[in-house]
Amino acid sequence: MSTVSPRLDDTIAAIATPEGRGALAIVRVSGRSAGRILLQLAPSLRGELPSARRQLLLALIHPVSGEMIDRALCTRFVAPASFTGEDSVEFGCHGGELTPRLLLEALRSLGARDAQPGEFTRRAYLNGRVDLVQAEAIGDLINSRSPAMRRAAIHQVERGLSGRLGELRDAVLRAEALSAYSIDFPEEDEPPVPMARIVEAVEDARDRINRMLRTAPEGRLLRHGPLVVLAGRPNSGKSSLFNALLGFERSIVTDIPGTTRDAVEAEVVLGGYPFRLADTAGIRETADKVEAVGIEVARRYVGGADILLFCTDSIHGPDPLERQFLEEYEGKRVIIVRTKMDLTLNSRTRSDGVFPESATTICLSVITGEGLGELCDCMAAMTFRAVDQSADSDPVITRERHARALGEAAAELELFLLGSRAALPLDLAATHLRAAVAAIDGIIGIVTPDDILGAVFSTFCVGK
Ligand SMILES: Nc1nc2c(ncn2[C@@H]2O[C@H](COP(=O)(O)OP(=O)(O)OP(=O)(O)O)[C@@H](O)[C@H]2O)c(=O)[nH]1
Ligand SMILES: [Mg+2]
Repeated sequence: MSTVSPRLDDTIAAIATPEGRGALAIVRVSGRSAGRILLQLAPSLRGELPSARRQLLLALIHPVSGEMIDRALCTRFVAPASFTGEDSVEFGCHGGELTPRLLLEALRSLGARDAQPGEFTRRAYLNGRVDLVQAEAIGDLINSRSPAMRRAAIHQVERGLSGRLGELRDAVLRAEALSAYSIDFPEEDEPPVPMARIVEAVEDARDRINRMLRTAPEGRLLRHGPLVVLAGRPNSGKSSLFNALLGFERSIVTDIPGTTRDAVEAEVVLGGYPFRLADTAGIRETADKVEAVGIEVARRYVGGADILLFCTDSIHGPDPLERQFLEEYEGKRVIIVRTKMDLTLNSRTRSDGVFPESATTICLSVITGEGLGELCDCMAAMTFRAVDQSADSDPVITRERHARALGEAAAELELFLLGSRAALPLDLAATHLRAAVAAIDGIIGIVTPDDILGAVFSTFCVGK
């Protein structure tokens, strides 16, 4: 990861679309030479720059070889009204392996240098076109692999989170201003601004931050997907369920108990939400050395699970070992899955009394598909309740960096409130309000050290 800030005064270029065969590709160039480069590439313009944001179909000629590169749709943007805030040009040319590369090579020969990953967005941020939250969210939007994550990302790109943070910042600044006003009039009998008013404003800001923070655990799961571990007795149908959830045969299924030895992991999107599934070895007493190691691995997986899908064969009914196993993992999110329902008659109504009444139980068959939808809904409801319930206008905190800074801001507000309750001099307590504003500023990127910027933009792809 590079923490060296790239220069801002040169002109950068990159292919913004993925490599490979495709109908079209976009090549973009940004910086002060963008206009000149366009003129040199497109002789038909006869030295006259086209007006901004007007698309023109232009023949592009390689400046060194004189070879025709392509006839491309060219759009010129003039600073500051562009994505980067600089003069820039976007070329929509034919796709494939060679044309975009030849165009990029021509841009290089005219003085543009290759952009670093995320450098277009970094420039947009440094030129005040987007704030840091938006810049991060653009990366999230590109990388999102589930509809729910995509929704959270586009909400942040559209300033859903930045807007809220801006309001919070203003509220704390107002409280700070009110307290400063009171500090300036210490001798008055009646303080000019009743302390209760300031306290109320700070409490309100703290509560709003805490409400946002409540979405952070789910936001984290939204980014990486909760780990869903399928565990249970051998032959209970774990691998069959794993494959059914994935939609293809990833795990080996046989009627021989002890088929799965090692844990098998796969990512999947169910009901719009991301999950990481892990199929594990069936748990039993065994003399087989390899199987015993597999069972140990299974137990470790269960220990780290966000959701445990405990599979139990509905033909045999639950046994004491299963109950003992479940007791060990009490307090975790567990769904008891009664498998192979197509082979049983009416056992849905049979009360076995072995599993805790409170446990969520789903009757399922991979043959008929019964229970699969219910299971997916149940997994989503268990992990993403807050995300699901948050209105479209509520931001979801999906980044550790944001959660940490919001936590700091809330803690500083709490310290102010403690100080005011302990009748601490107002000027001392007010330093906490300043610190809370600084923490919020760090999220939006109003004052952000270079190493944080390096970390943010290093995760981007070239051309964004
Ligand atoms: N009829 C029916 N058979 C099923 C169902 N689910 C699994 N089976 C069968 O049950 C047997 C065991 O299935 P697996 O998915 O391999 O079970 P497992 O829990 O992964 O077993 P181990 O890997 O040995 O621990 C196979 O013969 C499956 O075809 C179901 O819903 N209905
Ligand atoms: Mg298996």
